[in-house]
Amino acid sequence: MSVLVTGLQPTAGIHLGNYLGAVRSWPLLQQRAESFFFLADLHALTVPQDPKQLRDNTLDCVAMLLGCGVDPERAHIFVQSQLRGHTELAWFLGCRTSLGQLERMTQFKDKAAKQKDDFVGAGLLYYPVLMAADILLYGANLVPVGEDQRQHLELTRDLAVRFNGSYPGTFVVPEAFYPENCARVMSLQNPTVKMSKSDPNRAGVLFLSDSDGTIRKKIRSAVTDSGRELRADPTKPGITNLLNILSGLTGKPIAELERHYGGSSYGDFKGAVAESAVAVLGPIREKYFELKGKSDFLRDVLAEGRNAAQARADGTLAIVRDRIGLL
Ligand code: AQP
Repeated sequence: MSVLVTGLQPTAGIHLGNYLGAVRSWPLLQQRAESFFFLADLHALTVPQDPKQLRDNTLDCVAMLLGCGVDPERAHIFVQSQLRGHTELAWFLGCRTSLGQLERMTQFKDKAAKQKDDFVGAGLLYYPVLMAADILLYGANLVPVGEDQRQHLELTRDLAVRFNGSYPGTFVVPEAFYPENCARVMSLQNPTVKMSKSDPNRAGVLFLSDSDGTIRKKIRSAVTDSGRELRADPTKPGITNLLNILSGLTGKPIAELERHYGGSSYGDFKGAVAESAVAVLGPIREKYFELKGKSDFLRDVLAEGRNAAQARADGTLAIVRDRIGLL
């Protein structure tokens, strides 16, 4: 059976971009491969976090993942920091990673440029090495990623090949895998940047926990352009984003949506997008609120996931430690 690893940072609640770009495909993937889904709290620490919020968000994200259809009976769901092997393997890999390669990572350059007070933590630079460890630790051959993670996955593959060059057969070299129909969702308030948990402008981010009223309000006030033409076009990022969202929510191709809504006003079109979002997200939110209060159950889910992940991680680390000559 294939082995699949993927994670999500519990920096805030899960949003529509995370859902349409990643999480939506997880229930299907868990049926096709042994799946390790983890809450990437160590990655979250690359930028400052409020401790209470981080802890609360971590459990909250588990409830939301279950609400989205991730099944703890089929997949291993765990918290990254609860397995020491991630940081240990990251150190071994980091010793074989060139500084230049890390400095060239576009996400590092983008995130570093956004840091306040000119303080750029070394963790931000080291992040892709930790990501490589997340994957190689479990012998994953499949890694579903968004377009933004392509460069990091290439690094993971490079490191696995390099390591295997010295110690043949140690790591499985993973393949990137871009799940079908995964949309890249942009901010509703600034459609030239991606929808992001850390966006201070909350009106641009549609959280899966948002009420029907908030969903309608956020979509109705989404930034568009002053024209009237309803088509996907680089000069119309707002409308393009809404078409992408509607396509993601309904599974209908953009061209079909353009034909269908060609004669509609922007207002009517936004109304249709809002109603689709309400229809898809409503049941997810309901399940999430049902599970959110059951923290003992959620902790049990994580404990089971951790045990399964631990067994796999320990096996890999024992091999690596032996091969590199640790006593
Ligand atoms: N806007 C998006 N559109 C499509 N996919 C997206 N993903 C994230 N944002 C979008 C995908 O969601 C998965 C989990 O992402 P993550 O939690 O690891 O963090 P991220 O990519 O850094 O996403 P955020 O929400 O924007 O977090 P912050 O603000 O903390 O940086 C990934 O597969 C990602 O591609």
